[in-house]
Amino acid sequence: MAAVLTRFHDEWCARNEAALGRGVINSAYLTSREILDEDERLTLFSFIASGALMGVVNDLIEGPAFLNTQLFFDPQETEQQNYWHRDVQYLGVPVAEQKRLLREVNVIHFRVPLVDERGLEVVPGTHHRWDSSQEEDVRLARNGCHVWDSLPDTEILDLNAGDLGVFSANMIHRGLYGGNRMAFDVIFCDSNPELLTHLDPMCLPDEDAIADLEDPSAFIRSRKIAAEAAPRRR
Ligand SMILES: O=C(O)CCC(=O)C(=O)O
Repeated sequence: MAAVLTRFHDEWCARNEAALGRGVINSAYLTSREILDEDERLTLFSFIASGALMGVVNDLIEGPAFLNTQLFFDPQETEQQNYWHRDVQYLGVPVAEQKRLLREVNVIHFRVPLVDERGLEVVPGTHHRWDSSQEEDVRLARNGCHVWDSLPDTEILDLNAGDLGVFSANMIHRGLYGGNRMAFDVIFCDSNPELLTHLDPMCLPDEDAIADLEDPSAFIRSRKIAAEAAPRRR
């Protein structure tokens, strides 16, 4: 799988020089046909639908659906600062709605680093509670704080190549740059049409590919929800 991810990354970087220059730290939609061919996609689908990975996913989410894949790497500019955030803050919904999502939905990253890394820092437990005033000031750069200021009671994920790191997108987290990280994230969520509006159906395996997968249940749920949503989107 590493060879497929590396080829994707090299090609993605060649096509996205401008974005890299603007400081992006991740690519996404790896399983679409944009860059990878069918065999390469199947390599990723087989990993995502493996019994080993899905066993962990099923332990954490009841009836999980596949949402997306991402690669996280270091910014080009070595001085670039990181930023504490919760993914829900970018949905453009009011804080009350963000708090509801925090209580009610799961969006979880399953991270497999290609190289040993300490590339992610989290504030444990924050997927179950809202920010302290200090956390909120830092996360939103208020009251003289920066989004990269240190926070108390954090934990850095210390991962070796091939490990599996798991974190909720709802928690307060930030990337840690400078260690030459290259991490493959597979993101699963509840089978909730509201969450799957962010799914690109082009990233899903077709029926033939699904037939060969060990545990395609998350892909099947996403395909069903995407198919039900398609008429409404037209
Ligand atoms: O690894 C990172 O840079 C942080 C991950 C992240 O920002 C995210 O999943 O939203």
